[in-house]
Amino acid sequence: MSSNTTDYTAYKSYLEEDGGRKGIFKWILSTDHKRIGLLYLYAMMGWFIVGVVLGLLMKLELIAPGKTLMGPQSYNATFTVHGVIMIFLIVIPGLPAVFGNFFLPIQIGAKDVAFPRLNLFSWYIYVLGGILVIISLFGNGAPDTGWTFYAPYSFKTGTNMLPAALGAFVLGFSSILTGLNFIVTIHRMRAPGMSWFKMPLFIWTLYGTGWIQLLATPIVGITLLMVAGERILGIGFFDPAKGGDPLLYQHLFWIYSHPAVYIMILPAMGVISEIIPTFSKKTIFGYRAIVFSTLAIAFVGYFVWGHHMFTSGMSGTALWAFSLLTFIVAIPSAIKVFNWISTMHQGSISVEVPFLWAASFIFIFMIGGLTGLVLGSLATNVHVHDTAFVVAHFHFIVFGGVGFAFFGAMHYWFSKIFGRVYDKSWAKTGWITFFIGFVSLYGPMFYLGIKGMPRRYFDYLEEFHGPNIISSFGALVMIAGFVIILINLIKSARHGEKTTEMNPWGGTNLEWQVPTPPPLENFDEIPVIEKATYKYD
Ligand code: HEM
Ligand SMILES: [Cu+2]
Repeated sequence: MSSNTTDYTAYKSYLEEDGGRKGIFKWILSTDHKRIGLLYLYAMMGWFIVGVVLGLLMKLELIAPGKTLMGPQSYNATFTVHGVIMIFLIVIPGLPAVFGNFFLPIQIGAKDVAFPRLNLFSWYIYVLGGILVIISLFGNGAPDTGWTFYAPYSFKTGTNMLPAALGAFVLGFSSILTGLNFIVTIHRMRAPGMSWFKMPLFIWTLYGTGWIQLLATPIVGITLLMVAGERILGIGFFDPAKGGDPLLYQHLFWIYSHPAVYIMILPAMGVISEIIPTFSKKTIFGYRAIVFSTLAIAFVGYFVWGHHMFTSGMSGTALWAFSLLTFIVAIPSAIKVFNWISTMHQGSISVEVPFLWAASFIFIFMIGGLTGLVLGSLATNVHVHDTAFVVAHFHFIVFGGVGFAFFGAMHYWFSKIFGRVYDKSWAKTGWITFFIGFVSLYGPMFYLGIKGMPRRYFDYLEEFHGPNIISSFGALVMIAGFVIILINLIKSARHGEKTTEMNPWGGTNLEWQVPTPPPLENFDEIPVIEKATYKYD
């Protein structure tokens, strides 16, 4: 897609180039976007393991009725901290921070992001936010509000909710700064010839995400400050006894947190749009439709927050308007699924590991999306509200979506990042184990929810026992898959066979035209873009 005259006969990769620093300082003082991407990856891996352990503890508690492992208070704390870690530390920053940082500059033909030092600063804020969340575990009891910090309980509970909320607040800054950095980079630093409609689709999704981060995140920041004000000073924003309104909290919270779902899912869709054409050896079907659906999701996503509040008490008009808008925002997602499947249609598909993740993403995402419509319809929502159905739905979307895309991206770009290859048969074993575990873990929760099992309880009625056993074993299987994947990737990154192959999959974007692993500044000479990307004919 480009004419690239860079001479790479004698080059040092970004992994060898250490800026004259030693040990850990090569990393934590580096402003190279690629190293920063990996810094996020390593920090995230640590948090994710904590989050998964908490999830497993919940499933072990729920393996049988009655108390098996912990009592109600510990259970409340467990799902709260699990949720806070998974949402604010993993899936919101996840793909942009790791793969956006690593590949955004390369894919647009730039040497780095617009503000490299701000980029490193964002990582430090990210780590600080995580530490605050962990601090909330100590002292007078871990927070028990749920990750949504709903008022009035969040300013009444005696537990340590303040450090956790402060952690989320701090993490918001990291998110805003990364979004800002990406937007400026995309506007100002595209290589000559890379017009907007020649940009890779992953870049488009980072762009949409950047705007949501920039515009929506301040709202949750202010909201959490209001909760702090409520707790410390007793101001009365949300306290009915002082003329405040708990519903106000829910509105403010979801005005951010629904768009945040799209911060999570858009980059995941971007990754899938990269993987599908590469492994189908076909020009992507409907490039512009995918671009416009990305922008449409980023835009309409602001107007549907009320679907989280159908049972909270709103006017009839508000109810149906939010329901209608929720159905409208499903359309651009459906367009994307249609385009991915059309791209695969009559392609010459090679069933490599990244493709397996992408294809299973589409399957899981469709189930998540369709059950989202059940939640978006007023009548059915009332029935399944606050049941296990909701937990199943959002794990399909958030974990199935972001998680599967993340593993897909990891296997797609692995050799480019580390200059080594992973063991393909272990990677496939890991994938199938994970997939089977995932479906058996969350699948039964749809059924349980429809049958009336509420969420966020440490106990349940005898009649719910069967599906809960399947679900708990599913968790063990899925975690086994996760461990296989993780060990394979860690071992391969350290000892795997070395490779310098620039384009192992036959991809068409710029990252496949720089050496493996890339040099410090990606390009000796900025490439000139001539052709559109994703062209296979
Ligand atoms: C990316 C991965 C994951 C994300 C983003 C995630 C997110 C969440 C969130 C936000 C909650 C809501 C807590 C609440 O009700 O307030 C939750 C609950 C839960 N999660 Fe996860 N989770 C993930 C992985 C896991 C794993 C690996 C397991 C099990 C091994 C798990 C099991 C559960 C369970 C049992 C609940 C409690 C449901 C309830 O009773 O309310 N999750 N998760
Ligand atoms: Cu929503």
